[in-house]
Amino acid sequence: MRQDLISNLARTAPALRLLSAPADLEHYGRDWTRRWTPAPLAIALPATIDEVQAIARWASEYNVALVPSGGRTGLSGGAVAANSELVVSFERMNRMLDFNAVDRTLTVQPGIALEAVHKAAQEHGLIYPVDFGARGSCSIGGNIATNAGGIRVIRYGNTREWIAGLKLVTAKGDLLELNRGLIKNSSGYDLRHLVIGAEGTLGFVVEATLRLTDPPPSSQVMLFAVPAMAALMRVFDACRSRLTLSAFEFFTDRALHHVLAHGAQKPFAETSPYYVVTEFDAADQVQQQAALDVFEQCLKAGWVSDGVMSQSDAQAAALWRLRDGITESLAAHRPYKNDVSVRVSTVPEFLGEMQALLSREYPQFDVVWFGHIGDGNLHINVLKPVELGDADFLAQCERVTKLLADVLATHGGSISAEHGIGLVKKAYLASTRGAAEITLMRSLRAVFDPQGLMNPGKLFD
Ligand code: 2HG
Ligand code: ZN
Repeated sequence: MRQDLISNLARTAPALRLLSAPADLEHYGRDWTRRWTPAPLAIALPATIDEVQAIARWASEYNVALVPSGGRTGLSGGAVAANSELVVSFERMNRMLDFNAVDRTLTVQPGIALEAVHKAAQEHGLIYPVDFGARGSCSIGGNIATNAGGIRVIRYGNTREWIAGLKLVTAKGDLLELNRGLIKNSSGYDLRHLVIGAEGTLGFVVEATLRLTDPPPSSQVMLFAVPAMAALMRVFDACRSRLTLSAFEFFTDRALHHVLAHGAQKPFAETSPYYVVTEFDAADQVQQQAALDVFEQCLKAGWVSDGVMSQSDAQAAALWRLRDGITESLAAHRPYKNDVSVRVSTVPEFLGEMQALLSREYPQFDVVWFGHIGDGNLHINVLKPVELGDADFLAQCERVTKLLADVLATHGGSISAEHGIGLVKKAYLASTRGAAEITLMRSLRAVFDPQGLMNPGKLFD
């Protein structure tokens, strides 16, 4: 049966590259979650939009589920194929197609890495400002599927803000051209925005037109040691009111501990419970002096106990490594991840409640906090004790996530700020979206994909 299906697909699209060796099924069937055992039917690596359309038509005819696959750096199981799905990997559709200097847009295929987009924009004297640690391996298609955020959202917003147009292959195999790079387009439903963040459940993005912008003036990076949680948002206010920020990130001493164990350089002689990394425009002496003034002000008020400002690109990179390197430094500890958000105004109260909840519920675990606190986005990584079995660990973490979701619901927050719902958080979707809203989401999905073949089981069942 399996072989028949694959042979049939091969006949339908003779040039389509197909893989089915056990090592390939394993490699392409998982993402960074590592929680599910990969078990795809096979892997298709289309090179053209026509081939993606042929795959969709074949899938519809034979009722085969499809899972889109980019860099598989996702943290929510959105690209996991554990149920005989055909994985559609976009790794061969990874080219830049067009740069338009007047429109300031870059048109790319979905498999292109975020870092390659950064480089391409730079070659034209512009930037694509969405950025985060997985830049070298994540793909633009995956960024669109999760409306990825990252470290510069505070200044530039999420992926959504930078998508001028999308081409989408639907479950039926139709090709839709959504928004066509227009700035102004008041012509009804903007399906482009429905597709962004839909985790591949409404169709597969096969081409994206990205907006670019001017590079910011030259910047500097400051690292602060912050003695108390209550001071974090005070430091944020002080920085935001005097400086033009392009990032404001925080992490705890536990996060620093793991990054240092992974080879980063210790920034201060004394340890501190919290740290902030901030990047800001520092093109002239006025701006540089403003940064020093902010530091003085925070020091005097007791909101920071120490600080360091980068004097070179190498120093800026070393300071960034303390934040950017956290996820990688935790990976060996098999962390259970939460990625939550509240309105920025709610952050101080929310952080206090989270601290009480997590220290009460996880007394025996190493709990690592960090994230984009200036956007109201907190990452919580609970590390698995070596002696605890996977299932027990997961059960304990899921129990606490229910409590966390309740707290989020009281604040109108989100159970997934930027990683997506995927398989990991679908049980908690109702903490973030109302029942009527979820019913509408399901109905929309059914209109786009009546057979439920596009990345099924992700977002909701
Ligand atoms: C980050 O901000 C990423 O570094 C990953 O969103 C967060 O590993 C995580 O929990
Ligand atoms: Zn993040």
